[in-house]
Amino acid sequence: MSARLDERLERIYQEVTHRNPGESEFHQAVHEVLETLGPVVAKYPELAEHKVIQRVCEPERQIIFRVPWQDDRGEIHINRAFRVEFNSALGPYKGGMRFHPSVYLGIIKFLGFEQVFKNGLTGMPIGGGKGGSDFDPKGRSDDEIMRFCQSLMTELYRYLGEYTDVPAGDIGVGERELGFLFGQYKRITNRYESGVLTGKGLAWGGSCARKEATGYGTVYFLQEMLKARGDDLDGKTCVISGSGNVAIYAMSKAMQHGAKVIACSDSAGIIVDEQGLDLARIKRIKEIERRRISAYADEVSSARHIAGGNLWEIPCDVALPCATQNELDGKDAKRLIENGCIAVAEGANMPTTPEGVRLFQEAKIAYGPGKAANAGGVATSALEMQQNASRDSWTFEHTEQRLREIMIDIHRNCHETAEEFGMPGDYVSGANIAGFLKVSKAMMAMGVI
Ligand code: NDP
Ligand code: 2IT
Repeated sequence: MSARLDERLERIYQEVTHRNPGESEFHQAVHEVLETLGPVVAKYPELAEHKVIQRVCEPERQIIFRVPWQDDRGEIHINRAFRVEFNSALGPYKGGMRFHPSVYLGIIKFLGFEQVFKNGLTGMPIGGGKGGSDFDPKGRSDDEIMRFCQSLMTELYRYLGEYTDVPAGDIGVGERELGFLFGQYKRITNRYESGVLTGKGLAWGGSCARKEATGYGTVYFLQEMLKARGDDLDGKTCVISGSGNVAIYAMSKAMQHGAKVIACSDSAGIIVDEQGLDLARIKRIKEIERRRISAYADEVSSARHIAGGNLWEIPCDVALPCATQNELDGKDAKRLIENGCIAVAEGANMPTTPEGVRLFQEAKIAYGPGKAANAGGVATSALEMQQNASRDSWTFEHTEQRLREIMIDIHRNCHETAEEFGMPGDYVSGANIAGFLKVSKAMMAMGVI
């Protein structure tokens, strides 16, 4: 791990690793937060007395269950699914579901832990949770996806509710999967409870701008970081990892603001076109045809596909990691800095390794950590819940405007908190401390629970 912890926080960290063996991503996420809390425990000794940090590191509830389903040939498969209900001090558990073969408890716990602080930063009444399964949706038919989602919800429904726990999408889970999940919830409970899931389709209770929100929000956060340095996005070259929901809408908003996006990726490789990528083509290939990103280079003569290529070796002004955890390491950070990169905003959760974060901070580039920079997705989920609760639906313009205001507020809060605690420009400390203070105040007020 990177920075050292003070003695008291080190003891807490050791206890977390001991109690949660083998969960390396969860350990990493906890360490990254504890590294920044030294000044907070010094300023507020009552936090130690009430063991708030120890409590925040222990999920309120962890659910693990079997998901049996049949493929199109009739063969039976057994997957494992998780829902970690991490913290409900600020509101119902809120966070996405991830379907990816790499999913295990350690990944869901790291995501749930991050979600607690992120959701605190949004200023909305939402607690933190996360779920998912080791199910691999790649190559599966719509019918297979439906049967899997129905089987998963047949167990999960008993833990959910608009005032209890409200899932949404994440890797491998978008509107199609949420439709199957919502349908099964409605069928089992005999309740049209719109607020039980977010990221729904516009025809059945979804919010305008939710699909776009995470990527758009990441670019709003990026713009605020650049503005704080007297700069903007216009004319900047940009590389964006991934080509899924977050990457596509980060690309879209970056382009709207005059950036030239020259490269993106999927888990098989990267595509590069120095003349700038064509967003409409990427959306068709990924959202409608559900093909690999290599298909883009087959269609566009100026673009090249590099199988297994490293996106972070492409020279750029701005890098937006929007794929997955630990996708950008120390070596990549060094290369980006050497190539003149001035800003990094994380659309993904924990995409940069601790070594990479340290290098970005030492180089004093504008670095926005995921729990602040990608909070626009869950913030707009909270706006969806608000619309559902009032049986209302807002226009795209109004919802996007709210999202923009929320991202500007999150940036301001992180910026000011970093200054207040003597670390100007350090958005990692700003985000962790501001998110932690919000949650811990609520926990203290509610007593020992
Ligand atoms: P999608 O499933 O839509 O897209 C994921 C993209 O990342 C794909 O291009 C995928 O490539 C790539 N990817 C996923 N896993 C890996 C891996 N292990 N190695 C390399 N590439 C990988 O997911 P989202 O866009 O929704 O999520 C992307 C990131 O953003 C995640 O970190 C998620 O937690 C985070 N996030 C998402 C939010 C949301 O609202 N959806 C909100 C906040 C954060 P391939 O197709 O080849 O697997
Ligand atoms: O990581 C995240 O914030 C998400 N996947 C979105 C969660 C949500 O509830 O909208």
